[in-house]
Amino acid sequence: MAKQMLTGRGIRGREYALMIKYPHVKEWVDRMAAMCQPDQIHWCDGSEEERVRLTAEALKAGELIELNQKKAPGCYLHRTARNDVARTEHLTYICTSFQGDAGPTNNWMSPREAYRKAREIFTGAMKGRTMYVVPFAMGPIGSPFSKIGIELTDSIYVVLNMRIMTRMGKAALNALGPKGEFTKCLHSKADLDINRRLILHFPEDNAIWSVGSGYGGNVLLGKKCLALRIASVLAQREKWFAEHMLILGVEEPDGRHLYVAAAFPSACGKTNLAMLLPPEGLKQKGYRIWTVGDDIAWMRLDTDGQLWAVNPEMGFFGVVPGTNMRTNPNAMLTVKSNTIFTNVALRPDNTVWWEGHDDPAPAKALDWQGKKWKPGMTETDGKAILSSHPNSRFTAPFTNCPTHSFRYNQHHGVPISAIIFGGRRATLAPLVYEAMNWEHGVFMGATMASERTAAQVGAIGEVRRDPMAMLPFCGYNMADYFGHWFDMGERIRQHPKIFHVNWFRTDEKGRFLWPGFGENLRIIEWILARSRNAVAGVQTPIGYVPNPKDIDMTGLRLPAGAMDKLLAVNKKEWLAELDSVGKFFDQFGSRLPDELWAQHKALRQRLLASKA
Ligand code: OXD
Ligand code: MN
Repeated sequence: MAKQMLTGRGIRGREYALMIKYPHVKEWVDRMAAMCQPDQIHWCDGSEEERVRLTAEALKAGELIELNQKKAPGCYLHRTARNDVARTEHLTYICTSFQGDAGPTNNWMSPREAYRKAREIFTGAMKGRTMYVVPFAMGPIGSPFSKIGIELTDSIYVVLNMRIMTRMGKAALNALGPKGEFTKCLHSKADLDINRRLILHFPEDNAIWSVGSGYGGNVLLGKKCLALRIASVLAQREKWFAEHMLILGVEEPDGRHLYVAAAFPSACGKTNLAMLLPPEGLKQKGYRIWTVGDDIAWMRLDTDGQLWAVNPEMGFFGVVPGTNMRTNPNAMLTVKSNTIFTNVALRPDNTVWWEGHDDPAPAKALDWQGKKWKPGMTETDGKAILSSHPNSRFTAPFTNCPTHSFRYNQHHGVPISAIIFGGRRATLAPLVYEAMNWEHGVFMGATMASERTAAQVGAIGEVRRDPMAMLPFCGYNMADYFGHWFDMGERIRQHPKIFHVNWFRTDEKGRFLWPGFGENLRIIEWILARSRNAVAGVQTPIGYVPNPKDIDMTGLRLPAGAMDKLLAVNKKEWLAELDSVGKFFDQFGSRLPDELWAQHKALRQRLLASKA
């Protein structure tokens, strides 16, 4: 088979030379091709000529629909299968020799069983198709952060998305060199059958196998699979952090640039925060925001004893519905050109539309499945039929964003002044509070919880614990992951302060108390002031909350009493929360770091000793 692949009709001279130069890659590609049996193999170089050619092929095959090139230059629409619209966590596995190494929060399969099951599905899955060899780098090429992966896929959609989301092509292969270590990523759409879908991670082999899906989070293997699940294992081994965090640069009125990293569960507004537009009051003071990343942060200790971070990605894979000029003007500007939309509605003029768009609903359109749609349509049970899937996405180049930081390619990244954890909680968590020290901050991250959103399959609204927003993305036992956070705390000499925010607290009538979006900068301003000890905090049993006078409210009026409600700490609710946290911790048994139980006990004592 290997010989056939070398002389097969898809192999050109230039590609042959590449394979000779990277024998270890060639050997692996041959083996995978022998199993998947593609008609041809194409080694991607990442060139513009290649993009044009592949786009034309995808249009011909119906994988992409060309949008109005006058109004949306370089933009295309893709529709996934109806049953393939979000990450399928129940089909996502960490495959380690010992189940304990995957831990109680991950699905586990032994590598032997996983390879056997997947091999059955992969065998012959690429017959009649092309296998694309996609070399890519996560992180600036040549930087100490950078990791190389190679994805084999039979989906042009994947290739074109990887081209946006990563540093893809020749440069990545060059960086790999003849013997370099790389993550072996194999993907096939196969028959898109949910019963034959598996997203498998093999940390011991530095490999990822994904089959039976075409949805981004399952198939753009550089993103969740490599940059979080596999990278988290590498990070523990090599003493750094691979986190589900945005990176935001704040240019203060005095010209100082400070950077924060923030973890929020999926679809809780990370992209909005990363692209934040300062509200008028703060803009006048001279604040500017720089976007470094909206989803993933890799952080390392530098020689100054501080944490420095890079965004390993090169693009945005953002949630579309609700995005408009009010909620996220920078995202709207970002998706004006060279963007691939997935599962949104198509208007008669070949432009896209979605729920929450600035334009009014079109009189008619094609919905995300390509069916005729008009406003007001309902299911038989009376539920509105949406034009766009709630988890519809845009894939757009990072540099499209008007606020993208010029430091995105900086080899050592940006220094992190504060770490922010956040959840979507209607009650309990104040708008913002600060941990008393690193250990307390780790406890705060480890006990994060949020209401489920459309980015995961499952019941929307249900509260689930999502430590550091890494529950679906930690590639090893989360107890050991918490231990890694404590271990790193001992290594860091200049600790960033740790905060928790909750933009989603509601009043008795279920109305949001805080306007969110750009106004969140007011809270970040307080966070940065606290980071350099410029303002005092108010001590509560759960940490420090702001003195309301220290939050700059220029240009923003909240209803009377709203700020008190936003910052309130309810003893009874918190004691109940601790019971729930205790149950969550119990599942880790003796592997859970003692420090977390110590923090749990100390918080209970502080609560019991407090008044109301
Ligand atoms: C994402 C997610 O797509 O977290 O970023 O689901
Ligand atoms: Mn994410």
